[in-house]
Amino acid sequence: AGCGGDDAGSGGGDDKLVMGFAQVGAESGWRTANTKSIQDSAAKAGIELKFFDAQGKQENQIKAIRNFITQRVDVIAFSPVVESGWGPVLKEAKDANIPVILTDRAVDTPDTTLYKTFIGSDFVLEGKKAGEWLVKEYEGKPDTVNIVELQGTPGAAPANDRKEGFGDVIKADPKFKVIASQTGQFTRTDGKEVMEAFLKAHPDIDVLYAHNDDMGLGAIEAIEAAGKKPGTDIKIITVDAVKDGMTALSQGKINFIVECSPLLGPQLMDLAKKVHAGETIETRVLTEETTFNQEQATAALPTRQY
Ligand code: GYE
Repeated sequence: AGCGGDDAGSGGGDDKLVMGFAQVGAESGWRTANTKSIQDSAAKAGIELKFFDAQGKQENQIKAIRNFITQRVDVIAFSPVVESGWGPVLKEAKDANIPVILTDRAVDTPDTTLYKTFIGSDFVLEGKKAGEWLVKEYEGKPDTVNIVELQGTPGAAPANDRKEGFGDVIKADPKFKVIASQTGQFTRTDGKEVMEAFLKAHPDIDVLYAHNDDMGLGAIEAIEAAGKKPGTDIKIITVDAVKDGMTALSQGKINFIVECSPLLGPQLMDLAKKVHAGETIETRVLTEETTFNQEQATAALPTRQY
C-alpha cells in the first residue's frame, strides 16, 4: 500500500490498494448480502480489505476508523450505524489525508468535504414508494386504514428517511392513520416481539409497514401465532427484497416490497481505485432500484442473487 518505498522488502513488489471497511454488523439478510458483495468484489478488484464488524455500535465503528488511520490504509469506507456524531473522526481521517467513502448510509455532518462520495440508495424515495402503493391499494375506499410501523435502528438514515418518505405520501389523506410506530432494530427477533405487542394493544390493524424484510418476516410469525393471516387480514409492506422477503411475497404473506440493493461492492471498489489515483469522482452515487408485487416476486425469485 501507499506510494514510495514503504513496501520495500514485502516480496512481490506489488502495490495493492488497502481498504479499511467498518461494517454496521450482521443484523439482517440485507447486511449479510452487502458484506459478501464487499468482500467478493475486493478480492476480484485485487484490493486488500481490512474488514471490521461493529456489531451495531457507533463507538466500535469510530474505534475501527481510528485504527485504520493509525495503520495508514489507502482508503476508508464505512456504513455509518447512525447519521449523527461523525464530525470529529472524519476530520481526523481528512487531516491524515486518507480519503473516506460512505457506503449505504449517510451522515448528517454539514461539512461534505469530510468524505469523497456517498454511494447508496435514496431512502426517502423508498418510503415514498411504499406510501404510494398503499394509496393506490385503498383508492376509492373511504374507511379508515389503521397502520402500524416497524422502524429500523433509531437514528439510522434508512430508519429516519423511510419513515419520512412514507409519512409524506400518506398524510395527503386523513383516512390513513399510523396507530403505532416503534423500532424493531432491523432484526427478525425484535420485529416479532414488537408486532406481538402491537397485536395485543390494537385488535384492528389493517396494514403493517416494516422498514426492512427481516422485521416483516418476524412480524409474520407474530401475526400467524395470533391466528391472523399475513397478507390478507393484515397487509404488509416491507423494504429490501432479499430472497426470504421475496419468497414470503410470492407466497402471499407480504403484499409489496420496495427494493434496496445491497450489491454495492463493485461500485465501491471502482470508486476507491479512482479516489486513490487522484481522479475526481461524483459526490453522490445512487443505486438503481425497483419495486415488487406478488406476481413480480414470483417471476424474479429464480434469478434473485441475494
Ligand atoms: O435496509 C436493512 C439493514 O442500511 C439499507 O440496513 C440498509 C438497511 C437495510 O439492516 O435491512
